[in-house]
Amino acid sequence: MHMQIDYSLYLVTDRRMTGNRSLIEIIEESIAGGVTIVQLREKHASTREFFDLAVAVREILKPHRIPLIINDRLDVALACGAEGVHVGQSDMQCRIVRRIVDRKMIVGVSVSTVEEALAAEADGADYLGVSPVFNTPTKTDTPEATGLQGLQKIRQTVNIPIVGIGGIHSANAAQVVSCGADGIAVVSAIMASSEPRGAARSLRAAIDSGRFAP
Ligand code: TZP
Ligand code: MG
Repeated sequence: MHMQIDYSLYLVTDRRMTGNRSLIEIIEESIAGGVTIVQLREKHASTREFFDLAVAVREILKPHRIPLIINDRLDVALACGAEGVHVGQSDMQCRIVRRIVDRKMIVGVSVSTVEEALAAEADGADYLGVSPVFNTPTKTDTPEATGLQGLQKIRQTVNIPIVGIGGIHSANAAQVVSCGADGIAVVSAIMASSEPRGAARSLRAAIDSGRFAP
């Protein structure tokens, strides 16, 4: 069995937002601010570039015992020794990934409906990314946003951890958590911030307040 995972503040990377800063520097700062899990998401990198970056990111996460999840590419995840892989509805099916990795890796699946959530749970997913909760300019080729109601429905249907993603920032993070999400996943709220450490801190504070909400 793998380690107990803290999904509270899940950073999903996007190098289009790093500007003149390095991805590594942003990840380090965000960890100092309280990120608990990191997904490396590379849509345009070559396989070798993706692998090299994954190895570098894994090196900086390791001493903090923060799990590295690789988006979509099971081969890259296996090659770099990542803790997990995250697949969408048009990527390799969860049950196939599970068959390959057995219980040696965390497998996450993006879902936007109750039906997809049930299927992913039955296929052996470790956690679900409820996606997108809100519309976001970061990713526009998405299904309709679930809203907080959709997220709540999924929460009431499955037993595995769920993380909300899409349009989440410090002003709405508490609501997402108070609807039963185990954590929030963000791209721009941290990646596009001029101060990733402070951004992560505010998100953590919002998550905490959502958990203690009546
Ligand atoms: N999957 C669903 S929405 C999304 C991804 C990768 C992007 C979320 O980006 P942001 O900037 O946190 O809204
Ligand atoms: Mg994908």
